[in-house]
Order: sequence, then C-alpha cells, then structure tokens
Amino acid sequence: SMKPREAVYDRYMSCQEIHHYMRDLSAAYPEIATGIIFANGTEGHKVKGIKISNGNVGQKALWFDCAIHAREWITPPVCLRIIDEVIADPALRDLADWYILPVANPDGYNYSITTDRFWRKTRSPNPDPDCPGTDPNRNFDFLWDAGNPTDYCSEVYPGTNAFSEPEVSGIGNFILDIADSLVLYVAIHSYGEQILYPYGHTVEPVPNVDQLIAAGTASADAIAAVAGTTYTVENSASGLYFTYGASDDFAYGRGAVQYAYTFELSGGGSAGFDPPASLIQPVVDEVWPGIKALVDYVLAN
Ligand code: ING
Ligand code: ZN
Repeated sequence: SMKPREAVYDRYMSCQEIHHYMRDLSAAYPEIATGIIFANGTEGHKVKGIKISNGNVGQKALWFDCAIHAREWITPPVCLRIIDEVIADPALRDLADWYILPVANPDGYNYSITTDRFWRKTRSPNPDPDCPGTDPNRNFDFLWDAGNPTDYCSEVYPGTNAFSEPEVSGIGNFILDIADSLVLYVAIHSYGEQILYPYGHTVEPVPNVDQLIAAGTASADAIAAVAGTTYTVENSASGLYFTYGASDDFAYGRGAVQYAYTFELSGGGSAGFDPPASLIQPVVDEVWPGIKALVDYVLAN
C-alpha cells in the first residue's frame, strides 16, 4: 500500500496539512484508522478527527482533543504524536479504541495562522462586529449559564447558549454518544504545566477525587522522568476564578466519563502561547509517556 505522509515535529503544521495527514492514514490503514467529521465551524472548516481501533467490538474508548483554543499551537503535535504511537503499536489498539481530534477549533486555528497569532475563540459572528467569537471551552452544556460573562469582547465569552458553537455541540454530542465505552477524556491546552481535573466551578472535591489525583500523579511522574519538567495535579477551580462550560467538566459532570482532565502543556515564546518550533519535539517526547502512564492507570483501575 502507499506510504502515508508523516506528521512533522520540526515546524507547526497547518490545519489542512493535519487533515491531509489523517486522510492519508485512513487510506493507508483502512482496517484501523477512520476519519470522523464532528462538525463544520461557522466559517466552514471541518472539525476532523480520527478513530484508531483494532476493530473488536466492545472495547473501552479513550478521547483526546487539542487546539480547541486557536492560539495553543503546541497542542496539535501532542495529538499527532498519540496518533503516530497508536498507528505504530498494535498493543495500544488492543488496550482500547482511541479517538483523537488534533484541531478542535479549525476556524480559529486558521485565523491564528493567517491573521491574529493570539486568537483564542471560535470565529462565529456576534452582534458587535468588532468582537466575534465564543470561547469554546465555556460553551459546553454543563452548568453553562451559572456565571459566565456576557461581554462579546471577553476572551471567555460563552456564547448565546450552551452548544451555540457547532464545533462544541459536535464534540459534546459525540462524547455523550460514546459514553458507554468512554473511560478517559483529555483536553490538551497550553500553557501552565498542569494536569487539571474537575470541576471548574467549585473546589469541593468530586466523588472520585482520590483516583483522579492518583492517575494524574502517575502521568505527571512519567512526564518528569523524561527531562525533569514538573506538572502539578490540580482542581480546575483552584486558580484565580471559577469557570463554567469547560469540556472536561461537561464530560465528567454529564456522567460520560469518570476520568476527565485538562492538560496545560509548557509555554514559551513572547506570550506563552508561541513556543519556538524547536520546543515541539521535547514537549511531545515528554508528554507522550505521561499520556501512556495515564491510560495505563485508568485501564487498570
Ligand atoms: N486554560 C483553560 C481555560 O479554558 C481551564 C483552563 C481548564 C478552565 C478546565 C476550566 C476548566 O481557560 C487554557 N489555557 O485555555
Ligand atoms: Zn486553552
């Protein structure tokens, strides 16, 4: 069969390149790799991910999404590294089915490449034409209306209603659809070197907080073992402000999954969101063992 193009880690790939890479994988390995379109952004870019599976029915499922925030360019390479590992290793496919979404906000990601490097939100229009976009990580349908800002210009504007963003409803409804098999949800963001667990709206411990911390700590230990980078394992709300409508809180709070996390990768560059391309390889090299340790812990418990 044809040799698929490869993901690269010495520069940032465009959304189109990432989509073509996944298309080539599903063409080269049709028995194990299947492209999935979760939605189209309001500007029309496809929210495209990949399911990698050995084809056995009844397996558990794992979910990873990257770049739901447009400017967090260091995150898609981590999703691509997960794809590469799972394509290369049949033992990983025997563990579970893997759902990986490298660019969850493709409209925004493209805009951050072409126009505004530090764009965060979607690109959906608002009544104020000067301030388009909704924060997709405040738009999920769990406690959406409990305390978010109403200012269109806010970087965390949550939208007119939960799931107003097609990217978010496409992802969220898919998560609910696979809830029976889903055992791990991971949203990958930057930056902060943190492994965050629910909830964002309260520091009150969730029922399985000890397991969430134990699995997160196994992941952080595996990351630290590579090059000494220290990730902290924290409740999402333990920062300065409470949040509502985040994806991991949705997956956990709606009962779709018992292990839900937001990874905040290392920062870099002038604003933290723009690490030089030379940092891609060391970041993926340390985070993949952390992902593997997390998966191993969750599947064993
Ligand atoms: N950080 C996350 C954000 O959406 C977060 C932090 C995670 C908040 C989970 C609430 C729940 O603001 C980044 N860097 O986007
Ligand atoms: Zn983010």
